[in-house]
Amino acid sequence: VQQTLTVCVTGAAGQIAYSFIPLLLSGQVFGQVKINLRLLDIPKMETALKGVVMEIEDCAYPLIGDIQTGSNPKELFKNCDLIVFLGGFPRLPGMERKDLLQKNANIFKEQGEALQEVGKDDVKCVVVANPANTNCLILSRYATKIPRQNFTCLTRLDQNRAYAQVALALNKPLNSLKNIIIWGNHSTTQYPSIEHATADGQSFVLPDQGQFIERIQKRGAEVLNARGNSSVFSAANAVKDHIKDWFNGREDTLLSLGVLSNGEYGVQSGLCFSYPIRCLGAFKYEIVGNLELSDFSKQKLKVTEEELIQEQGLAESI
Ligand code: NAX
Repeated sequence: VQQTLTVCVTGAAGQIAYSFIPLLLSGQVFGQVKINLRLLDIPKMETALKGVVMEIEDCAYPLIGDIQTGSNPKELFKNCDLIVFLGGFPRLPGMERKDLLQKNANIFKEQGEALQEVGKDDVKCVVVANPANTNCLILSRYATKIPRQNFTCLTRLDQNRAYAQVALALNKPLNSLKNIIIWGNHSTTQYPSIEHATADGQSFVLPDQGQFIERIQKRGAEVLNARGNSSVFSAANAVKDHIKDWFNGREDTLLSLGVLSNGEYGVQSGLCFSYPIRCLGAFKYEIVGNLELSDFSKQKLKVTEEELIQEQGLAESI
């Protein structure tokens, strides 16, 4: 195991970063590995970033190596082993989806170009900023020297939400559940599936599957409405789970990560699609491509794939 990792967090002055950085530096992601930290945000957040650095210092984490902050990805992406992309353009009132997609596509184009120029050939990427799947796809397009398997986007929050809701519905402990899968886009078209899931080793049905699916699809909005603010620590926790399992491997269950499709399940090749994934350790994984799907599931996959194709078209028109 490597003794030091260099990790960059973009959007580092934002909310999720504020919850994620403590998880990273207290050893909850990589264990007892020293972390060199790179914090990237836009120039107007420079002072706020300084405040984040002060708080990191004040935690006196034994695992912290050196820290660099700034707004230039070409400086901060150098020598990174892992980059967590939390930074993005927020949806402002009155802004259309198309505008949001294109604003973010521009950011991810620039960051992809920076990766191509200064990134390590084996850097690993986790895109969280929305639209996460399409941002991830754009990033990979501009950083062609990096293997396509190294680009992932976060659907682990959706997975965690789905496990929690199933556990509540069945009145079973969380660790009795396996193989609940999030398919497709991190959006309201995602398909949270229990088709291959088990509880205590047995397949199961839910009292109301339609309600379950809709609840997971709209859980982000449910939290937003109740809190008056989007999901933050549950998102940071999911980023931790995503990286930890990708890094260490997980044998007991399938996991959901958005990865670049090679056409598995008939999905258009090249889209960033959340699939059932087996994490093998040392940042290796395989897409599990041979599950039997019901007609219901096939139709759900089509809907979310179509949305991703549309997003890709809009992002490409920048
Ligand atoms: P915040 O608005 O608190 O933070 C975003 C930060 O990104 C800000 O500090 C901003 O200055 C910075 N930023 C903007 N443009 C940048 C650029 N070009 N380079 C570097 N930094 C830049 O948002 P937060 O609540 O932290 O959420 C971060 C992102 O995660 C959002 O895009 C959000 O939509 C997305 N989410 C994705 C989830 C997922 O499951 N995939 C769930 C949680 C979250 O909603």
